Amino acid sequence: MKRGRIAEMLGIEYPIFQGGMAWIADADLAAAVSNAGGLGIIAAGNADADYVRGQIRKAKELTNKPFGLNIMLLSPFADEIAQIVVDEGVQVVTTGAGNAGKYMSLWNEAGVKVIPVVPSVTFAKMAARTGAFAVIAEGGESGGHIGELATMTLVPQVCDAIDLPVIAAGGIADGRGIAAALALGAEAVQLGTRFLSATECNIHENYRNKVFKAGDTATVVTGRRLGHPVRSIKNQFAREYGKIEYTDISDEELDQFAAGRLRMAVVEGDEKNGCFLAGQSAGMVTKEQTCAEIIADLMQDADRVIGDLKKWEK
Ligand code: TUI
Repeated sequence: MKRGRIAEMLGIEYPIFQGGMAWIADADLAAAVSNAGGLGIIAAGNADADYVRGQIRKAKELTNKPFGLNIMLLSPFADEIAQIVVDEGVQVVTTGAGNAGKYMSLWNEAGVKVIPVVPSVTFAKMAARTGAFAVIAEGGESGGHIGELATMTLVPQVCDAIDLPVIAAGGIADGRGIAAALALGAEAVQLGTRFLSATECNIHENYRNKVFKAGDTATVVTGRRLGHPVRSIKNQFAREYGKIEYTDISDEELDQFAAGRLRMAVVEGDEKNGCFLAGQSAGMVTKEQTCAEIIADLMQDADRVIGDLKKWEK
């Protein structure tokens, strides 16, 4: 498979990004993905500025390859972290859960390549207008905070609407998904859930096992009432949240009910009370592999699928 212009422009070997998963995507995972030829991405999530600076510095020690930082725009520390990007010379920033507009001139002037995650054509156009380098079009099959559209419909509409490279995300976990994304017009892919299986991914073993055990309908979306729909693996917490979401509970109480649940899943492995974010592709993720094995597998599988598709011509 040709690595394409995105990989070339970013100085990576393969057009594979690792999703910026809050609480999960740390320097160890990002460096392992970058060392394997993909683009590793550290997630800032809701972490404070010192933690994020520390992870960036750690990643620089673990890899000489390019890596990125994902900024979750709802974070109370987003402003400080936006400046850290510049101070630490981070080459690539991806953003999620909001509009990155207010940081675009700061980052562009510093030569940072900004790649917002967009859930719709409207946000893709906004990103293009404000000077994004590319966009990640993320469909609702993905884990965590999601938009309304599915990858199958979002990616081609974003590709038609803007002139920037498009990276597809949401529901992609193997070579078939990569081939499909390329068919839809994307030039690269971002995978989150598949990297939960990585040896270098520092999550509690209960989290990894939940992903391995998940089937096609293992996930559910909650949080629509507060305007932040989130996909996670069905468990007691998701069921309870889903039940109280549409009672007369106040917004504050609902927020309070969900607070700290991702940490409970990632760090404590609390199967009942934690929030185990994962995409619909969890049903396709069945075994632990190193990041190098995952990326080699993905590329080999994509090559095979694309080769098979070429037989269509005959
Ligand atoms: O950001 C993600 N995935 C995430 S963030 C996260 S932490 C969190 N936890 C609870 C509630 C909210 C966040 C866990 N997973 N993916 C990228 C993504 N961005 N998906 C959708 C969007 C998005 C949504 C709305 C991007 C822009 C947007 O704009 C809305 C606005 O009004 O600005």
